Amino acid sequence: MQLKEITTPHISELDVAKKSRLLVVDDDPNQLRFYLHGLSKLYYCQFARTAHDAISCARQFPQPDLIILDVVMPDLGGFEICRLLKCDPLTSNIPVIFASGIEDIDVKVRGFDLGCVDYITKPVLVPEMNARISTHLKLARQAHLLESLAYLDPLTQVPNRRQYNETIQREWSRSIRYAQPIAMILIDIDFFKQFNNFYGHGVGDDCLIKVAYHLHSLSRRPGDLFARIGGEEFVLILSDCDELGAVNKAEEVIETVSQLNIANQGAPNHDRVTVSVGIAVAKPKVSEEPLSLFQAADEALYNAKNSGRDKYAL
Ligand code: GH3
Ligand code: MG
Ligand code: MG
Ligand code: MG
Repeated sequence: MQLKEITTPHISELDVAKKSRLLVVDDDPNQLRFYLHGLSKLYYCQFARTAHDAISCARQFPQPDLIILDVVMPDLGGFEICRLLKCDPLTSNIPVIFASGIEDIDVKVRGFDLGCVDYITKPVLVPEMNARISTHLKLARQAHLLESLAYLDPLTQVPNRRQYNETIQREWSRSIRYAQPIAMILIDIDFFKQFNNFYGHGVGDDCLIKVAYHLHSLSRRPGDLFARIGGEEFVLILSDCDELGAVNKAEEVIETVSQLNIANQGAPNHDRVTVSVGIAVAKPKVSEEPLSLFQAADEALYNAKNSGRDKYAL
């Protein structure tokens, strides 16, 4: 893999932390050398000379914040690379700037149709290139911020109800298409009102953050989602998951919270924070809405509460 990372020794730690990562893709070594001199003082630069290297660098963590992409390449052209990057959820949000000697307007428009944010014609002028990169990095940061504001719960920083609503609709449809089961696990902290009364609302908030952080790590597969959907209520969506898988996950949820060992002296029968869990599993049908799965999980949660809390029910 033609991957080279340049760090310039004279910049301070703070500057380094602020530097963004660029992936520069071009088959011409002279062009890459030009980019190296023009860009590496301001950015961490990685270089790729083939489509294969470009795509694997874009997917690798830490991922680039922006990609500069040549159009004419010997194996796969820049347009095809861009198309592949935009199809992949892991790389689809990385802004792509095409840099090419081709000035044909139809070619430029085609680049924008494929999802690039900008198109620069070679020979590239360094100040213009830097100005454009800086603008697109700012826009990307703003888009990222807006997305977190819209989809993350501000207290716990885990996905919020809006993200839950979108994910359940999408996963429900996907489960119908592939005739797969889907599981929902509703989680509610036991005696949380008493916790707040005993320790105060601030400690209550800290408890929610800790519980959310640890439960979030239990959603490991791509179609899974953990979200905070109410005050002390959370949900786990498990795609392509049967009853046995859901029960195992519910046990893991209960054990995870119990292991945190957060004292709850406010609770009548419990000396530490626990959760009750409701499980529902369905093979979705076109005639049904995801709300039916939620209602089944909610009913199960009610039963878990009534049968003593700190347990799951189906
Ligand atoms: P149960 O075991 O039946 O679930 O009882 P509970 O006390 O947990 O449930 P209840 O619904 O009666 O009370 C929920 C409590 O959660 C009340 C509310 O003050 C608290 N709560 C909701 N959102 C927040 C929050 O953001 N921060 C804090 N600290 N508390 C919250
Ligand atoms: Mg080329
Ligand atoms: Mg509740
Ligand atoms: Mg509760």
